[in-house]
Amino acid sequence: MIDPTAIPIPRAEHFPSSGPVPWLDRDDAETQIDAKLATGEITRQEAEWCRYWREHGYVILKGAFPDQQLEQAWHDYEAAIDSGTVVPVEDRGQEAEAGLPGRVLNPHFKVPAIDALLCDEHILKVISMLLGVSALPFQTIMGHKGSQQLAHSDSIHMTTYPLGYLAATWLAFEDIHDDSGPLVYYPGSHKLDYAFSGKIGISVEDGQASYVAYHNQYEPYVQNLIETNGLEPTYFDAKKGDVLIWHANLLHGGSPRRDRQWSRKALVCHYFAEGCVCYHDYTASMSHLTNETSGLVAKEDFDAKAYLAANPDVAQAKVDAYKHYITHGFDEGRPMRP
Ligand SMILES: O=C(O)CCC(=O)C(=O)O
Repeated sequence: MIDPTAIPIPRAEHFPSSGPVPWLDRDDAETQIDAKLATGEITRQEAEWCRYWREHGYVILKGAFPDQQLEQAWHDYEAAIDSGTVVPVEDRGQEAEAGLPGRVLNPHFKVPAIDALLCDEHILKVISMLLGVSALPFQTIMGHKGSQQLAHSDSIHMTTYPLGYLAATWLAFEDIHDDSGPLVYYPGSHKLDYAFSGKIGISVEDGQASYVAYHNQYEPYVQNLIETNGLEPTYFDAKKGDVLIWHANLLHGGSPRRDRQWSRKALVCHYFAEGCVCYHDYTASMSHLTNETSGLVAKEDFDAKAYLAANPDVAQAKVDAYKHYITHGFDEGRPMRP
């Protein structure tokens, strides 16, 4: 492991190029999957997901959440918008169309039912298996309609050292209509080299100033990658409750909304693996999950008993104390001990 405080600027080119590479990205992954299956460490279904992930860079879990849980979470989310507890981003004057507001970043901080979706044990288990390390919830984005984001890899935004220890989920709150701008992704694109700001010629100053260089340099670079590698788009034909989990380097985005009347209710969750350095390559900044630079207490120094004693509501909720601390408690300035 490296000392993140010794990295002058958190951009990919300043980190040493070393592993360990996530186990499913290694050359011997097939052998390792077979071995884990043989010893019963993973089930047949899990082995299938591992193989699919390795080959295509994503897996789909059909009907991962029951309708009732989704309806409750959506209800609470809309109630939070109505009460002003969460505020959708301004949408260049389009928010009035069909009554569909813009997206909300990190609604799980304010809406417990969304937090429960982010911290769902089954999803965490599957992602932890795919990454080979325990997954930690990091960030959520929720929205009523298609994002129309051009194709990108999450790694330009949210990056890990060593590389590849990030995954994201896309959860449908309704059956997704073809014309609503479904999530689009490019199977196999996770095997391409990671395209970072430095490689594309985006300066630290430009990345920190605005997203102009992202749109003018990064997005065309990715379009060119798609064309030169002959990558074909696939559209997530999701039914309510389906979840797609994607690899840190899978190219994906929001396809064009062909009919703006259609909503596209969805939640995106991002996860990092425990123990890696987490940073944002484009904005050259450290993430909150990087203990040494953010002021967060490292897991080995964290006193769960004291934290729970100081925060009885957390104790009562019977959630993992450290996970609560890094995803909520730190930002909320919670006491570490009574
Ligand atoms: O939901 C979408 O349309 C795209 C989401 C996405 O690209 C992301 O959150 O990284």
